[in-house]
Amino acid sequence: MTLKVLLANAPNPTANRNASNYACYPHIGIIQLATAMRDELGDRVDVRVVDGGISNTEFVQQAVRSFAPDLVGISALTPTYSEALKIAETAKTCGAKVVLGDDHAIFFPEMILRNRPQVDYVIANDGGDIPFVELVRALLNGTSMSEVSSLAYRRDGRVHLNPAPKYALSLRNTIPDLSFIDDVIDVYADNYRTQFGHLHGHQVRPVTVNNARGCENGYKRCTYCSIADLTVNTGDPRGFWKMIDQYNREHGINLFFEVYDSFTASPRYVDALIDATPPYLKRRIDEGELQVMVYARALGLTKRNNVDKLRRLGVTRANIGLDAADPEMLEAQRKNKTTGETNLEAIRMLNKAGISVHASYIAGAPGERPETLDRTIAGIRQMLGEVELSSVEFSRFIPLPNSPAWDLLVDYERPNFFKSSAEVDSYLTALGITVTREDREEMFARFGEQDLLDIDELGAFWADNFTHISETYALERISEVDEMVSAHNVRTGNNVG
Ligand code: B12
Ligand code: SF4
Repeated sequence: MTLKVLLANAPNPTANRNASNYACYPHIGIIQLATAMRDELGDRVDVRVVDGGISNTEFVQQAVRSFAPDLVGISALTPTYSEALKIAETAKTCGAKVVLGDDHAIFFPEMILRNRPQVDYVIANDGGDIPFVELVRALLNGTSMSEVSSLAYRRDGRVHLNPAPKYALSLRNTIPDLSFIDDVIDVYADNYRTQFGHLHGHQVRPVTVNNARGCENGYKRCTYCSIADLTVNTGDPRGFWKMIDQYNREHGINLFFEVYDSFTASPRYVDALIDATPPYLKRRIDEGELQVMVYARALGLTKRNNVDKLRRLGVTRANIGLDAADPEMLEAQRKNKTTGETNLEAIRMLNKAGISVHASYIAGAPGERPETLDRTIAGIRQMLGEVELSSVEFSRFIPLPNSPAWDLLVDYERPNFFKSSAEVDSYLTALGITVTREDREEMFARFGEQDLLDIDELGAFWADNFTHISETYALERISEVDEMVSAHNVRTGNNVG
């Protein structure tokens, strides 16, 4: 028996598609799952990969109808979950089983199964390859779901959730096979070039790669950070270079966006990557033929000669969450000793090393006031005058699940990122925010115990209750900054989270 499997990335609902970087890189997670499955199960599976990010929900639904798969796996983030459900509905109508994965599914596995009959399984692990292959094997062999790692499933009218071990990338990190998306690699490249082509001296072909996860701020995490797991988990440095070499030779990829949550999280890994660089790739890096792009924390960049190390690794673009230029807001965002000066210093160092910077800022952090926003905007103006930025993304604050903001909004009684409700109280009091018991009950009724969250409603409710500005005011100031940024010939964009 051959199992037909379609893996899809759910797109943003149309209104949210203005994030910069959107649709510029393939969703590497689902390609990794497709590769792991084909490597383990060979011709027992027939696999297709469809990215709603470069199409839309209807396109994915049509792909499901025409392929008629036995199993549809959908990647769902909080903002894309509504679309994931529509795709799941279509898959169910076509007689397929449906499994969800990725962050939103990881946060609410049991609730999703209780509320959504169109979903059969959820894999709640951000290391998805092993559990997914186990699920497909169980479906092929007709064996019990109780043995499938990290799986939420229904049995005898009840929802069960199997244990979710942490998988070390050093032991296994499948290199996603880009042949699964050969037909659309150019679409990402075209989108990327339209937005950022001018930053590179030659025609770039970008892709995301991921050989390490985690962040040095993980023990405290930024107020808005919704990433499932931030403990540092690094892969084999030789695997990183093998992937670069393979992608370049087989697919002409020459820009590698390593989506490690913070590239400066593990000094040992950075050194090991430098040591493991094969000389023939080092030469091509030095000649600018192979380029790398990373996320990094400003504070981390100012230490340990890290900027120079990035340059040696071929990094030509860095994405930094600067968040604010106001000290009170940086504190409220839990940026952990990062100051406006640290941010400026990091960018100066990157500029000197010839690394271009994508900077992101957020309007509407807890306790935001017109004056704090003024200071942040003045800081952005100063940056634009003093340093080179390739793009500036100024976004409104959206509280997402599994973030400290979610503790403030929903998980007040049992916070995950604050020590206790008392700590939440003193954090909010210091920001001049008062939340009554009735407010808390209303918030819980609206957003607690809900798997489908309306991003716009979350944004408006957040601004009204956790800041001293209205959402409309935040949006006005954002468009003011967008104009200022564009006037400097720098790209803009707005994101969520
Ligand atoms: C790179 C990145 C982007 C890039 C590239 C996106 C892309 N299409 O590839 C850009 C900048 C474009 C982007 C856009 C968005 N992103 Co983004 N992104 C990331 C980042 C940094 C890394 C993701 C990644 O590629 N990881 C590497 C791969 C290998 O891992 P993975 O995706 O986690 O996949 C593994 C598992 O999750 C699992 N898995 C994944 N999918 C599936 C599906 C099934 C069926 C199964 C079983 C398992 C499974 O198995 C995979 C292999 O182990 C994460 C942060 C993070 N650490 O997760 C944020 C993150 C995922 N993004 C986030 C958000 C909100 C978005 C946007 C919605 C923002 C916006 N409004 O536009 C969009 C949506 C884009 C889309 N749907 O395609 C949030 C999600 C939070 C949440 N609560 O859901 C995160 C966590 C960041 C944050 N704010 O905290 N993103
Ligand atoms: S938002 Fe970035 S810097 Fe902050 S905790 Fe998350 S990964 Fe780390």
